[in-house]
Amino acid sequence: MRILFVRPNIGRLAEGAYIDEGRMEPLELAVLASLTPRQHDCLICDDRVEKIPYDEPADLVAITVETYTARRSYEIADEFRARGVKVIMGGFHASLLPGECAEHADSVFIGDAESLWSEVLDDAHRGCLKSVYQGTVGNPQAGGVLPRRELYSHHDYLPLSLIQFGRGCKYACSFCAIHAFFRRHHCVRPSRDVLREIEQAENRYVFFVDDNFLSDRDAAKSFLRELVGKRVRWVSQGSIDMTLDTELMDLMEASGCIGHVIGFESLSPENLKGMKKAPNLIGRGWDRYQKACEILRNHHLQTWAAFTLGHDHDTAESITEVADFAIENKFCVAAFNILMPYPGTAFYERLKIQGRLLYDGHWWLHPDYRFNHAAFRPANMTADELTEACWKCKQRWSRPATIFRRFWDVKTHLRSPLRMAVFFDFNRLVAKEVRRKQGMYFGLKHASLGTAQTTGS
Ligand code: B12
Ligand code: SF4
Repeated sequence: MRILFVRPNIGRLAEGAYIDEGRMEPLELAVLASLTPRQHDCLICDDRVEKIPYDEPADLVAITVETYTARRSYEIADEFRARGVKVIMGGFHASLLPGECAEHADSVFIGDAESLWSEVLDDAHRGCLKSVYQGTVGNPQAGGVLPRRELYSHHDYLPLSLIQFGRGCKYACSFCAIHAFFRRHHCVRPSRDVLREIEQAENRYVFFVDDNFLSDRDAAKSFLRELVGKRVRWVSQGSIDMTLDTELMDLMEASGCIGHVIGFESLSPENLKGMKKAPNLIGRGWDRYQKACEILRNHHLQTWAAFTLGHDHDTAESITEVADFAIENKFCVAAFNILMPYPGTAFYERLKIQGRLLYDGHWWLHPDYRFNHAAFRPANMTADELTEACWKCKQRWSRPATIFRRFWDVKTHLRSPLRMAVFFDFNRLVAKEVRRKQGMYFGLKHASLGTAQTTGS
């Protein structure tokens, strides 16, 4: 069979195609291709940069669906199915809302592909694809599977290899799609497999795309001990309770860690309790993260702080304070994200019961919903006020004077030429992308844009 793996784009700008300049390798496509027995031909298509080859022969189209790309995924699937090509969908959104995806696909795959993908292909080959497959969750790339990176060699991605050390997270934050999908399950790959993959990727710069790299601290430590001396420079995502473990922090520094995306979420302990963000509350008394930030800086880590704004104790003023806090702490990058009700999360269900969801409760499909706009009624302001407050934080963050002020930190950004480059390259990139994406519609077909484009970007 000839199988086409597709990663859909989010949407389209009013003035034309949206091409994500900070795009990274589509790891899930290379992993899916590597799980595919070699008798099948694999092609990948990244809708962020290339046209969808609707009229080229394909026996099966496999689309990876996230909530933000659901609308676009359905457009792509409908086009293929109109041509008689079978479509299967998988990924986070497909796993959390299989019923919705089933309206646009011949088959929906729930969970991680590893355990069942070859069975799906056998069924497809015999012409008896089932409507639903229930895979398991966890054991990423079991058996030492190495992603087929040669498939994305013709694309221009950031010079960073995406690699999984583990998947899932032991925490249960109420707004988090990771918890909805993994249900506190967390598993890591054997260190030797990950080290082999680093060699295969032939790149000193690695992004471990774990949801919480430090969810299993013992496993992380044992891997990092083996990574020391390999001359790798790496970033990942982790919860702030990492700073409670001195040995772990020392190992991160020694093994080449440059920094992490860390979910600070909020400066209000009431908000943190409400969202069940346990890692931000355990270990030491509430000091507004001061000790944790000091430890991160002492290990020369460049922090990418992520905030979710619009919790029930937030006000327009408290959101401004979040931006003050991020600037004072000289973070490398900060994401002032509007809190989003992801389907399948406890937060989504609570808002639904309280009648606070906007866009008919399906913001990801609604033709009027626009990227980075509030999709629910916050407790202490209007949805528009929340959208505006977050947008102001983003604008302030990226002003030249603010960037310069943040840059001036000998312990982190000024510590080495690599860190200086990371600071400037990513601040430039993030500022540009945030501006371009703000208010973008989802999908390519949109009446208000006056176009009904049916091919890719
Ligand atoms: C790295 C990453 C990014 C990178 C980009 C990566 C890239 N390639 O461009 C950055 C940081 C830029 C990013 C951006 C965003 N991301 Co992101 N990202 C991730 C992360 C951490 C890893 C992705 C990855 O490579 N995983 C490894 C692959 C192998 O795993 P996988 O994709 O889950 O695929 C497996 C299964 O899902 C399944 N599967 C997947 N697709 C298919 C298809 C078929 C047919 C089948 C059978 C199976 C299958 O099998 C695969 C193998 O097991 C994930 C979380 C995660 N654990 O995956 C979040 C995640 C996907 N991101 C998320 C979000 C929300 C975003 C943003 C919207 C954030 C924002 N507000 O701007 C943006 C925009 C995303 C976009 N689509 O444009 C959410 C999506 C939630 C949801 N309900 O859809 C996730 C789950 C994180 C979270 N905490 O909730 N992201
Ligand atoms: S710690 Fe992070 S990844 Fe884990 S459940 Fe909370 S928000 Fe999700």
